[in-house]
Amino acid sequence: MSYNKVLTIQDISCVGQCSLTVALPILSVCGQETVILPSAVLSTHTGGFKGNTFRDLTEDIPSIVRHWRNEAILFDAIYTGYLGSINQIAYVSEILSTMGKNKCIKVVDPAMADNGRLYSNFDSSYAEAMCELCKSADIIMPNITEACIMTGVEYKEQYDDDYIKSLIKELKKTGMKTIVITGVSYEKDSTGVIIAENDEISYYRHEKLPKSSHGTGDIFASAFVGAHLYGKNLYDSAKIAANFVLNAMKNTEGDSSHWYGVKFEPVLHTLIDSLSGR
Ligand code: PXL
Repeated sequence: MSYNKVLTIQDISCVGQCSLTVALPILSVCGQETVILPSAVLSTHTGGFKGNTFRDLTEDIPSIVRHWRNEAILFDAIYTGYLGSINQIAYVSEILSTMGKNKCIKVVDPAMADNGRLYSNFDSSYAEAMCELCKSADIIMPNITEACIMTGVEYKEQYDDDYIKSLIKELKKTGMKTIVITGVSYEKDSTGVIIAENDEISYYRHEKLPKSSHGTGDIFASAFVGAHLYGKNLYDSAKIAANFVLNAMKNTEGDSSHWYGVKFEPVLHTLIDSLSGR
């Protein structure tokens, strides 16, 4: 196992099992030192609760980063998710280019859209700025909606392998490097993850559950980053992360009071088991 200092930049949704409240425990069980930079604090996530509070922490970023610089703190990996504002993207871009150690792995989850639409806080200029940020990453982790928004390709609910290949081609044309796309489903009962690394495309297919759940993109991304930093290759990291999300979803199935997220905590041990090959 490799022990790394990873910085993750995302919001704190106090209630809702997404972003930092899932990244921190998941990266920790993957054995990684996890440093956080909260992009914003919300009372809940924006996916179904009404009237959430939102405190943008953009103004705090320069002084936090200045302090880290004075302390000569640098990171082995930087992983970003849901950000608070378009202005913040410029700061995050600077962090990506200046706060990494020599071989720093930079991972950007655009975390701005799903099901064909941008999340409620974002507009097309935010999407353009996020697209620029993705170009500076080593690994990007968009879903199909985000990949479409960043390339101008039409969003489709039903598609084939050629459609996905052309999405990857368009993303690569813009200069994006390794691309991991979640939620790629060619048939009713299965879904999976595409990993496009150099000129190779691989696909990890797995069972598709009838209902999608909030926060699973963040749980996947955190488990993927954690498994990769632990030492797994990209395909195995995608497999481990997807299986973990499935376990968490199965653990939540049938509990309608838990509509806002998945109960991943009781199955964290399955993530540890799969990291150690059990
Ligand atoms: O899970 C992505 C996410 C993260 N953070 C906040 C969100 C969402 C999705 O809705 O609202 C605040």
